[in-house]
Amino acid sequence: MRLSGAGCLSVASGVFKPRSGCIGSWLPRHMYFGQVCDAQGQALDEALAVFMPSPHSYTGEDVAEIHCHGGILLPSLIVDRCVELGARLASPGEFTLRAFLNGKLDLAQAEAVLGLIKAASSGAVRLQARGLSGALSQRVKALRSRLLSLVARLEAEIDFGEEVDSVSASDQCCEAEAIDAGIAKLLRDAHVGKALAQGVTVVLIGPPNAGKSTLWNKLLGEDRALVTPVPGTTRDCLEADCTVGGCFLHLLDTAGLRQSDDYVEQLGMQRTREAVRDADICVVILDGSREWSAEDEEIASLTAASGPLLLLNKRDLGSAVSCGEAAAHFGISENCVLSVGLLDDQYIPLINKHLAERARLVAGDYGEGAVSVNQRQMQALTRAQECLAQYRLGVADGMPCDCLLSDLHRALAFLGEVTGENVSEDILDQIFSQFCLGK
Ligand SMILES: Nc1nc2c(ncn2[C@@H]2O[C@H](COP(=O)(O)OP(=O)(O)OP(=O)(O)O)[C@@H](O)[C@H]2O)c(=O)[nH]1
Ligand SMILES: [Mg+2]
Repeated sequence: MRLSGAGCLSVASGVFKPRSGCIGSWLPRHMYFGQVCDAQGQALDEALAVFMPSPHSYTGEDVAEIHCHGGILLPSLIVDRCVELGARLASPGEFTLRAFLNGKLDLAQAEAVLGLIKAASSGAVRLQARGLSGALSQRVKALRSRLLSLVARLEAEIDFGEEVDSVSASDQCCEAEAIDAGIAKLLRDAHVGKALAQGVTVVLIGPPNAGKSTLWNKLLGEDRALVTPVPGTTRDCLEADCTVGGCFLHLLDTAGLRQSDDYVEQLGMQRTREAVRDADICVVILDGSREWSAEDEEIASLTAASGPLLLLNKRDLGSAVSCGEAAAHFGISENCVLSVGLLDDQYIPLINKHLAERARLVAGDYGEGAVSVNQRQMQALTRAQECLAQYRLGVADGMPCDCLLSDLHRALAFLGEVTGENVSEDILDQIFSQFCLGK
């Protein structure tokens, strides 16, 4: 139970009685053992308590914490007693909001706290922990300070004219370009971050009846998708997470692609095409015992750009197409084609190995640079890039310095939105309302 703000010690002293060692006032950051008591002085629990005076606490204010047993009724009795003694309930995210307002965390770090709480994979936890220790903040602040010094030089030129060395147009553009490249790199690392946190997106695609759902089930280790000999069994995209060779994957089974007049099947196939567009990795599954067909042609052209992993399935029924021929059709190297029989588990380790290798390439092998960038931050960074592009166009057109400066000031403001130097109360409300109580 955490109390923050002036007066927290008097509330804590009213509810918690240290057994010994605390005469007069509590020593800072000293853990006391004692009893939590009700208004009549009756013990409610045995607990530990600690006092952390400002500014060396999570919120930067005086903070007292009582470490009692958990449960439902007991903590609520203790909270009630604290409220009787003058405390009030914190609103969602209020401790972290106070920490932000008191300069203990910047906004990107505060959002990493939210990210940590919501993290659904161990990759996401590690990534958000990096964000909490300032991975995103430091990079954005470095770019912002570079931009600030460009602004300062241009402003000096306007204010003092010939007394200062002027910044040549090409120097200005070079600097803006370098800052833009820094933002672009951050956004690329954010993509890696997303792959680590939400899983590398792997889409299984192929004609009906090729064995996509069979593979999906095998990779998940359970019979979740319907598998039947009827072509067109899967009509929707099925999504699930799994770990393959230590890589966290977001795995999609899709509706098979073929010519069809069936309205529902067409809708399903539309989803398949959309899934391919958003995929990090495409795995094409064909029935290798069948001759090459027009359907296969469409799949080849749809996935060509992604350089798919190609599985020629049903090898127990014979091979109508060789790996070399199939590779040529897809424009990929022959070692990206595997001849498999998915009814037999012996091929699964080989498929896993190929999948994990590709997933590691996408996720940069848990690269040091990976950062978590949420949608709000992504938008601010993209807008900053747009302003820099505008600025460079202006320089090329020979626009006057003061007009150019407004683009740079806007870029600065957008970078400031990420770390919170430049953020409205509405945005703060919106961010912190997503936190749960007590954070
Ligand atoms: N002989 C043989 N049959 C297989 C193999 N792999 C899958 N099958 C069978 O092929 C049929 C179709 O498999 P599914 O996994 O449902 O195929 P799908 O690609 O999901 O098909 P749709 O959902 O219709 O697009 C099922 O009867 C499977 O048991 C294999 O390696 N050999
Ligand atoms: Mg299926």
